[in-house]
Amino acid sequence: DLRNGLRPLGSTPAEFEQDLLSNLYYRRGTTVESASAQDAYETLALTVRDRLAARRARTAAAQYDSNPRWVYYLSAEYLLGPQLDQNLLYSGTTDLAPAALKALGFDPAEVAALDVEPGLGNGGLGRLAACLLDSLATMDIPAVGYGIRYDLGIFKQSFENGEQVEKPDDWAFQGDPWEFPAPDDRNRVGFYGHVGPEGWVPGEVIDGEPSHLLVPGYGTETVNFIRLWRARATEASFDLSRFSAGQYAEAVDQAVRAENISKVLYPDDSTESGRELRLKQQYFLVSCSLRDIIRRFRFRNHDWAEFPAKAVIQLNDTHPTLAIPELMRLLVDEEGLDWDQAWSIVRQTFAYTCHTLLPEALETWPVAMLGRLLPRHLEIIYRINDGLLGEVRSRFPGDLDRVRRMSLIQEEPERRVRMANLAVTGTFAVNGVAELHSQLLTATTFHDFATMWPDRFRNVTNGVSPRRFVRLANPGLSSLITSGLGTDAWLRDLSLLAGLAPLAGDSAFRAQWRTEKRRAKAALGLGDPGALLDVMIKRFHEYKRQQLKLLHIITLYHRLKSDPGRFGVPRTVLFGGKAAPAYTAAKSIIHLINAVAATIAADPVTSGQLRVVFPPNYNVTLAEKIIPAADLSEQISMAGKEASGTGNMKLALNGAITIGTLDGANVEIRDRVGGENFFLFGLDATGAAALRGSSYQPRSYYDSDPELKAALDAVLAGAFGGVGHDVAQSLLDRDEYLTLADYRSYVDAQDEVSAAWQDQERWTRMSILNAANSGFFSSDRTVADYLDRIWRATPVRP
Ligand code: 26V
Repeated sequence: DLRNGLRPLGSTPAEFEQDLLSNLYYRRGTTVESASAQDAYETLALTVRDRLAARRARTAAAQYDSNPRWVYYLSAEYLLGPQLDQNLLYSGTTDLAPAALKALGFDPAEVAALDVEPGLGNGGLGRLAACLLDSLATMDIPAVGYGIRYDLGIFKQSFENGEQVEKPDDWAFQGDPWEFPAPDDRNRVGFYGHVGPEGWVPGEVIDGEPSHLLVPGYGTETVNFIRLWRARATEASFDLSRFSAGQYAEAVDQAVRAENISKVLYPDDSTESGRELRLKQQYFLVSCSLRDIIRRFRFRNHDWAEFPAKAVIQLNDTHPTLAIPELMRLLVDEEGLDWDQAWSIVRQTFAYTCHTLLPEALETWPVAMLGRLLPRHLEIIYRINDGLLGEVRSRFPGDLDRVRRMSLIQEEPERRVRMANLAVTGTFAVNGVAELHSQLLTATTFHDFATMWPDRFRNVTNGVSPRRFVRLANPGLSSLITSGLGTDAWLRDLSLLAGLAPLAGDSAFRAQWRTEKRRAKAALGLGDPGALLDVMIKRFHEYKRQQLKLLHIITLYHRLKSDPGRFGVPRTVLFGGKAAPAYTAAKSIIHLINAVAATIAADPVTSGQLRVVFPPNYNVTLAEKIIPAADLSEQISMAGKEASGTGNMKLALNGAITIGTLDGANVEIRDRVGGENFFLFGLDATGAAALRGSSYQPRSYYDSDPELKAALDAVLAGAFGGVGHDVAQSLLDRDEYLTLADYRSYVDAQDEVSAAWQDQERWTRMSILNAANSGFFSSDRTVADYLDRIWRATPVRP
């Protein structure tokens, strides 16, 4: 640390260039003359990382001195996005770096293009984790994120004949220069075995090897970190005698099996062994992370009763819920605390965030599998369940049905452990991720628990990092905002965006705003920057209703063909997103979108009026290019299904206007930007639930709406290369997410969108007001809410 005489790193161009050069020679081991672009990239990363590491040292010293309450975030996913641009910005070297590269003869653009995004997450849940860590560091809160260092991240998506094809994402193939591996800091993890008089005797052990990624705060000295665990075979697992006997595969079999634990994000769970692998991943994360948290606690503290004052552990969905029985095991079996003392500590330490409303997304594990893999944990879960059910019986005598519903164990059709019930039982706070979501959780999913423990339930509405999703993604608009507000303080206090509202009435400012939007569209490479860019970017899932957008596109196409003169507003519709590899219905929707896009592109009548584009492999890198260019944000899930959404916030902050249902955080966005600046359509959550509860007849909508009928008939008749029959048929037969019920209202709202677009001054006013009134959706505000309602931690400034 600096108190020990660490040499400060310079901030002049000459000093940066000098550091770049010495890193190229001494750490990369090459010379300017022989360096490849990859050498230059790795060297640049090291040079930038060093500057963050110096701040990390100062942060660590301050945090150690103050022995604060730490926020520990446990998450199976982190969707961090590209690191280079962020770390340049956060280290104040955005201008220095390209200049120094050029001075040494490298091409900065070629070097920057080598930055690979670590795709260690699926979608919203993983990206939220990244935004929260960004905000925690920016707000100087002592925090550590724990996760898994998957060798293969979210698959790479490509299209073959319009169908999604998945390829492995070997993101760290070239090594990851942002990472600090710590192979000397391994933790041993047990699996299988039995529980004897001496306690749990695991039948198999593996090592967890950590590495760190630095998480810098913006506009402050603080640098926190993420600790990612990677599975390593223990030394003993290599079978030398088999190897010597020529049995090469068998010799490494145990080692390979051990290291498979951190091989892939979300292993295919269509087989029993795939499901067990996922459970192993969860326990691996939990076991390594808790040992680390306890080790850190012991640096400065001795009395277990102090633990909750020094650590709050947030469970990001149920994936890390085994931390509850694991901490019980450590406290009772290894530390010798009695059960009640241990349970009190556990209950004061953990908090749980729920991210869904879909019943099928609530995790359960077969009792048989859990008992085989983690026999002691199953015993502990049973004992927690005894306590829980005892409390239920004494509060609600004779209510057997309630006992059955609340039990940690589901009995039928197979005995399974309900992880969400365990998470609610073992925590002091449970939160949903938007107002509506939190209300629905206490009214439906967790109704029984909310009746028994009303104080446990809270809301913390999601947010997004304005640094990544405005400043880095949209530098042009960011400069305009800064000049409009006369300050860049909005980057750390997004409520200041409200100061843009008066500028919506200033025609010169509106013209500049439009210029930035068009510039972003041109940068995306979309032909006509005058066309309305209509964007639907998110994972593919039937509840999100990409199929509804598709029916609208087909309707526009039909209108265009029947009366090309009447059409009016040129549109480009852009889709981005991946479907889970085993999710057939979602993959069919992707196929149909590509088929419709091809048919429309090949039809001369549509030229310049209607385009559908679907760039493959939507990820954070691509999101940062699309979001600034978007005019219209599609947030069209069936009401009551989308927990929050965060893309909706990113798009509104960049001036896109939302067309959406009253679902998730859309409700709060509309409250803030105003109903006149939001295109609302469709059933609300109550109406949707009521219609689903009655005998919903999708065909009645088809029969009574000629445009809807024409759209579905076209698909059924094979008008789009014969693709999509299954999609149309499923809408007519079941339509689980009420697509047909909402179709007319949606198409009418889209007609209002087109009318609004024709008045560009009005549209720009709406766009500016969307950004101006979305300051609430900063993840800094989300973290402030977590601090106030759950974490109760305070800043430590280096
Ligand atoms: C999980 C599964 C598991 C198998 C069945 C299909 C299915 C569908 C959805 C999920 C949800 C996983 C959790 C998740 O990513 N939730 C997202 O969290 C975001 C951050 O809070 C939130 O904005 C999104 O609305 C929510 O979908």
